[in-house]
Amino acid sequence: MASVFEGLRIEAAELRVVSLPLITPFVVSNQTMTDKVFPLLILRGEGLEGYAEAVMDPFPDYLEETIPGALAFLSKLILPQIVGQRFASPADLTQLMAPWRGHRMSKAVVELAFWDLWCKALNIPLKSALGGVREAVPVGVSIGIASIPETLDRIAVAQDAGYKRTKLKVKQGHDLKLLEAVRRDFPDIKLTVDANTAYGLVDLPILRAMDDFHLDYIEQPLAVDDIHDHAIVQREIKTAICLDESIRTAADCRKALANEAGRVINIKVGRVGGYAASRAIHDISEAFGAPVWCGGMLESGIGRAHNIHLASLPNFTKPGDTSSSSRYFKRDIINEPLEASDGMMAVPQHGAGIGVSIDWDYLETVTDLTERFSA
Ligand code: OSB
Ligand code: MG
Repeated sequence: MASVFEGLRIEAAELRVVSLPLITPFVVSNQTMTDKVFPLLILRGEGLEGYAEAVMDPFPDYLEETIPGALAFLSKLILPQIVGQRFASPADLTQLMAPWRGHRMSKAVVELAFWDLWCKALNIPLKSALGGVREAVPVGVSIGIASIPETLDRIAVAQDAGYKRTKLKVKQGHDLKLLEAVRRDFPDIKLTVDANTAYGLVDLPILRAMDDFHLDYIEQPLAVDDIHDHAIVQREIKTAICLDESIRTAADCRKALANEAGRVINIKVGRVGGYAASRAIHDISEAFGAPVWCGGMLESGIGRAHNIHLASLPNFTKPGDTSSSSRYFKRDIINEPLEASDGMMAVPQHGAGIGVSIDWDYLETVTDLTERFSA
């Protein structure tokens, strides 16, 4: 094996589109997901494999990126450019992709698969390369929009399992009544809401009324690109605003916190384009005294493993969204179980890198499309 100091050559790549049925359809303010469909990237080099999954949806519902767009970007532009090349570190790959606008979720899948491969070549856990400090990370659940009785049942199940925070999806007409019912039955649980951009300044009375429910934070009440109006709302309410969709870069994070548009940051490695950006956002938030937590996109075990390693960094002090894989899927595409115990998710450590392995037989049965690239 060549010394990694000479860099690591990407000898081949495999890009799949995988479709995993969800046990329970996931409903948020502007979409319903019945299957988790995602691009899975496998990079090969030095007899090793690096894995990552991308978080864009088939259609541009959460943010602008789509799976068809990602396939074009990756298979026409990026993968032909990197297969056969040697990279001294993940930063070189980040730099190579930097001139292209947007496509952060696509860039992230390439950067992350290389981080995994790189750590395997170095024979270290991903957590160590990223600067993680925890053996296990606190996690909560994200509960999609459902009837009030159904929501109460789901909260009870999550409480019994020991999850450390409950996040409820809200939208106009599914907010204050829901919170009243939840607080009646669960007066003391750590509770948050996520609007996925559903509200506007006209909804200020609703957002103000949410102050009565001692929420830990209100996630992304307003539009994706609206740091300005989030700052107006944050001045008007006591509850902290947490930004998700609005933060795509370290500069977005600096501007949002400097303008007091929120006090908590959700980091999703896919949304921000990879670990370099995630770490920068983590550090900037820490400098502003703003805690961060690791968001989720209903990932399979591959994305879930990446999220857990990232969440082991020091400023991830609030519970993240990486709950047990078995809450989402009857069967996952990895061999190792990723199950929380008492609201804690252990950092996976089956071998180096992300610490989980692929169940190739099952993966084959849930793969819709495969493209291969070799030097
Ligand atoms: O806003 O965090 C979000 C799922 C899909 C799109 C957006 C979001 C979510 C979640 C799910 O909240 C979190 C998870 O359980 O992975
Ligand atoms: Mg969110």
